[in-house]
Amino acid sequence: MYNPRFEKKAFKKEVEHNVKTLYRKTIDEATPQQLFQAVSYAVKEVIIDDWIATQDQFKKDDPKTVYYMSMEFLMGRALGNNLINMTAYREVKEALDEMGIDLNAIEDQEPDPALGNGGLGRLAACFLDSLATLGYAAYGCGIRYRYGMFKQKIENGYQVETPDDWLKEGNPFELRREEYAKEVRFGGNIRVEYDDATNRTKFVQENYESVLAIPYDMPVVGYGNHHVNTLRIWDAQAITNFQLDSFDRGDYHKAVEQENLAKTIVEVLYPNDNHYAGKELRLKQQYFFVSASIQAAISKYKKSHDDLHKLPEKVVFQMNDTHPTVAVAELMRILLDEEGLGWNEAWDITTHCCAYTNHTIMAEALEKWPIDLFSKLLPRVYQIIQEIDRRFLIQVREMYPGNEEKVRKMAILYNGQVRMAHLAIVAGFSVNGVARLHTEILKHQELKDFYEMMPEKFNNKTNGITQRRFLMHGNPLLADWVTEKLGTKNWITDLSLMSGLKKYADDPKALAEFMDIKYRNKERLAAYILKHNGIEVDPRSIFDVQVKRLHEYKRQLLNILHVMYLYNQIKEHPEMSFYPRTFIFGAKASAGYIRAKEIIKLINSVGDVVNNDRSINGKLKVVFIEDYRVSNAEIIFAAADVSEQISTASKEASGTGNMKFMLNGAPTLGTMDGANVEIVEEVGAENAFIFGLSSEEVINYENYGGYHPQDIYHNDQDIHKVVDQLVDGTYSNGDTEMYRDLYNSLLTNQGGSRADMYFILKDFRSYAEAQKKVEEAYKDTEGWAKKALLNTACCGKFTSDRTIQEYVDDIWHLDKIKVEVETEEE
Ligand code: B1H
Repeated sequence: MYNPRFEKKAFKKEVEHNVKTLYRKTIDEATPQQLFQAVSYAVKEVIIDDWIATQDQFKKDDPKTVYYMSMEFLMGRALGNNLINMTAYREVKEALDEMGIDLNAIEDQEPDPALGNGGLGRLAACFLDSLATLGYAAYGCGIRYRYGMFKQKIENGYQVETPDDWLKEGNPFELRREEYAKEVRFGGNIRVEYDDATNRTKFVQENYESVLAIPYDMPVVGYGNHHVNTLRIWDAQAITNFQLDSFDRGDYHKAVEQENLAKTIVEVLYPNDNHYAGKELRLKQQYFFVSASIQAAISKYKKSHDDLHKLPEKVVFQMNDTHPTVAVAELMRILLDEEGLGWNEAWDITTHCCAYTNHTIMAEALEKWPIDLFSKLLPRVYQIIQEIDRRFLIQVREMYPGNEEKVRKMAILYNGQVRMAHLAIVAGFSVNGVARLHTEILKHQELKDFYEMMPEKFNNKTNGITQRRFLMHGNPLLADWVTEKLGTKNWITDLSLMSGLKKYADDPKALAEFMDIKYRNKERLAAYILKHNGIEVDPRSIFDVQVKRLHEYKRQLLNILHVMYLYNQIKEHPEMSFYPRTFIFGAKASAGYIRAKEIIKLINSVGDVVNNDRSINGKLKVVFIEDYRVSNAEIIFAAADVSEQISTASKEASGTGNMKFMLNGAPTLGTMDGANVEIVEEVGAENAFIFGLSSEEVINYENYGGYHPQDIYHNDQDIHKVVDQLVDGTYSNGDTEMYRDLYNSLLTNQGGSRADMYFILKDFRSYAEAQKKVEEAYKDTEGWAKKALLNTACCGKFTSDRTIQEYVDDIWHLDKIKVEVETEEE
């Protein structure tokens, strides 16, 4: 595809020019990092034109816009992705080659913008990609954390966290937009005034602290359509003295406090996945970006519209979990206090603008803020929530007269806490889960009362992923093969076309090609592992991969206990046939999550023992990939043979890694949880390896007090041995205490939590059997190739383009835009 905007000669000149003006250097003198900057600025130059054209188109068409409100955007590197989406990757690669610059090496100079923890943040990034690609007007709204997700080092088998100073070298793609700054106020008290002139009560916040929110805009480039949306992330800056209220002027102490507030508020991303920590600073972060984003959305709307009652025709706020839920009260506050609307009008607008996505049913992830803390930090917002709650409970009592149990269960304010999910459901017009099973559990278990009272709000939006990053960029060999086999590139924006690959499922030549690509990707990963871990792995072995955040419910412990079991088997029966396996892990544990860190240590310890045991002839290898993140994920998915999706059924809301593996041709070894259910439905049970308790069974056990892991421990000798090995020093140089906590967690009830609450021993046998089936299936080379290829062929449903189109059709009702640009390509 010829793209005049990336015409080689001009592009090279631009890069040279950038190196010169930015660094006073020639290409030969520039460091790789400087070359990255110079190339990125040259790319940004082209993006900016499309960005302007897109905004002009918005002005002309006045489309409805979605504001995707999220504490996390796990974008991953921008350069390669932008080039792919501008359909200029190949040309730029060639141009740089001619200059003696290796684009891959340049891409590796870019820090991963890691403003997210895991699935929830990465989903937000995939959604932005799809929104731009489908031509919808969208803003991502979030925080420009000074430090993103920590970098993980493994030292002596232990996780060590170091700060992610991602902005150190400067971010070439962002634009600081001081002129759109907004003030955000915290604390103080509310003075109630009666205004005779307007006959209205006024609520005036006084004695507050405030910060200035400064937006940084990052372009979000759609695929091949010149559409560039905006990710707007907010930085905080102190409001200088003279802007303080008059009675505060010259208050040095306050100035210093506000300086500190500004600095701390955006300092760091909380590294918790699926866990609520209840820290005041976290609530400050939430209100900070929500208030700034909503103010900005309202000012933008008012520039070209004069009737706020019609806001829902042009604006929708999608709340990515409960983290930005304070948005509903903030919108109410602005409409009531700043725009002077009455309660009913404001409520009508708010409840037609706000929608909520639930991403988890894990009890420890539910946000419930202590009223004390909340009302002190956000006094006016709290008053508004009280009024929302008061009015809502009147409705509950009308609908369920005399049923005070309902009132207690459904109240927003209860037991000294603000329940953010209840607020989001009451004020939102849509409540969605992220996979079919998850939504059913919400409707019939977790949010049953709300579903019964307002069933029309509930809907499902099964998650998806972008094939632009996770196939085109991450696996170019397979991407080219797919294009060749389908005879079209249209799968890049229409993943349903992948089903056209099904006809190759019995074509030996195509199968061989498919597996050859897999093999080459395994070689690439093996080289990465050798470089980073110093471990040699055989690309002919089965690459069995579990990469995701470390959490007990995701059951990395089940996986590693099974590795210990296999090792015992090999040692006890050296003659036994055994297909060589490489077990690959990648996972960050939240910094304060002790048990998760123990599991990381255990994985590394097992690796040390197994990898260095010459007597097993390299049949088993265990590799822990340090600092799992978007950039190395792309390489890992491409190389995987087996996708481990082994959460305790009912706990993983959806999962999205599962879809990335599928896209890259790795069958799922998993439980019937989250989106696994739909993956199996698409690919067929014969092309997946399913095991374990069902979600109903798990929920049943939970409702009736758990189960007795001791029975299994005492009756199954293999399991008994493996569990004992946690405390007999096998994997701890004789230290019997190192893994005592893990051992206890499996066998004994511990203050509040039940023994083996994630059913690891319960599912162990069934997991081991499924693993055995994997081995048998893999030995049948062609049979395996067929399974792998069918996974790629059947992944069409799991594109985020499909997910976004469903959000648009059912929730957002956005207008499609076609960006007109003068310099048409081709
Ligand atoms: C998911 C979170 C999450 N669900 C709290 N919930 C957080 C909760 O910092 N916090 O306080 C951070 C993250 N993350 C994940 O969302 C689910 O576990 C996955 O199953 C799902 O695929 C993903 C996207 O929907």
